[in-house]
Amino acid sequence: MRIDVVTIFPEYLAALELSLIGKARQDGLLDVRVHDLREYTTDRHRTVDDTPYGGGAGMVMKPEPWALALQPLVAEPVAAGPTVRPTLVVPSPAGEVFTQAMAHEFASLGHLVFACGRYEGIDERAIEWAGEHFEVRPVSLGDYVLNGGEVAVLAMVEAVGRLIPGVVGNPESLVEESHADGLLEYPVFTKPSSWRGRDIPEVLLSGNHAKIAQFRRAEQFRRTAVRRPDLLASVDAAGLTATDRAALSEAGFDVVDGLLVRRDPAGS
Ligand code: JEK
Repeated sequence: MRIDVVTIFPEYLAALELSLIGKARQDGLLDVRVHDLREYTTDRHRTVDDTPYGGGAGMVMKPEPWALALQPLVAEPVAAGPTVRPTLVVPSPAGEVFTQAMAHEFASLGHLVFACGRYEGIDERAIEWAGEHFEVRPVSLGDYVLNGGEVAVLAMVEAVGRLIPGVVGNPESLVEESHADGLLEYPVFTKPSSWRGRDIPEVLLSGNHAKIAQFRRAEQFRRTAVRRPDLLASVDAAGLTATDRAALSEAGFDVVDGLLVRRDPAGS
C-alpha cells in the first residue's frame, strides 16, 4: 500500500519509522512518503497561510500550495490495471468520526493521501479542487480540538497499517478483533499472580476454559455498561445467553421486549 502525507511539519511524522509501521516499511509492505507543503510555495517567505475572508480569529491555509503539492500524487500508478482515484483523507474537527470500520475500508485501498492542515484549516476551494482528482474523505479523530492534522494521521496510519496482511506479526490478534462483538475488551493480567497485595481473578488459574470465557464475557458486559453504555444499544439481545443476561443484570441492564434497557436507578 502507498501512503503519502502532506504537512508543514514533516518531522512530526518521524514516528512512522518506528515499531510495527517502521518494520512494515522496511519489509516493503508499506510505502510511506512524507512531503513538506512549503516546498510547493513560490514566494520568498514560503507562505502557506493568510487571514480569513469574513474575519475571525487565526489564519487559514492558502489553496495554491495544496494544489501544487497534491497534483503530482494524482493517479500515480501503484499497480497494473485500471487507474483508480486515490483517496484523500483530510483530518478535520468537522469530519466524519474515524472508526475501525473506516480503518478496514482504508486498508483495502491501494493509495491513501493525507492532507494535514494547521491554523484554522485549509481554504475550502482546495478541498473542492481535490474532489475532482481524489475521493475526498474529511475525517475527525474524535470530538475534541487538536492543533492540526498530524496527530490524527499518526493514529489513522497506525490503525490502517496494522490491518494490512503481514504487518501484524501474530494474525491471531486480528482474528480475535474481527470477532469483536461491539463490546469493550476484558481486562488482562500477567505474572506474578499476586502483586502488591492484589491477586488475579482465581478463575484465570483454574484451567477451565469454558469458565474463563464466561468470566471474560461478563467482564466485557460490566465494563461496557459502566464506560460505554451507548454501545449496548447495538447489542443483539436475542443472541444473549443466560450468563450474558446475568452479567448485564448485575451491571444494571435488563432485556425488555428484546431490547437492552437501563434499570431505573430509583428502582420503582
Ligand atoms: C485538522 C487545523 C486546528 C483548531 C476551529 C472552531 C469548533 C474548532 C481547526 N479530532 C480532531 N480535532 N481537531 C482536529 C484537527 C484540527 C485541525 C486541523 C484536524 C487543521 N486544526 C483547528 C481550531 C479550529 N474550530 C469550531 C472546532 C479549527 C481533529 C482531527 N482529525
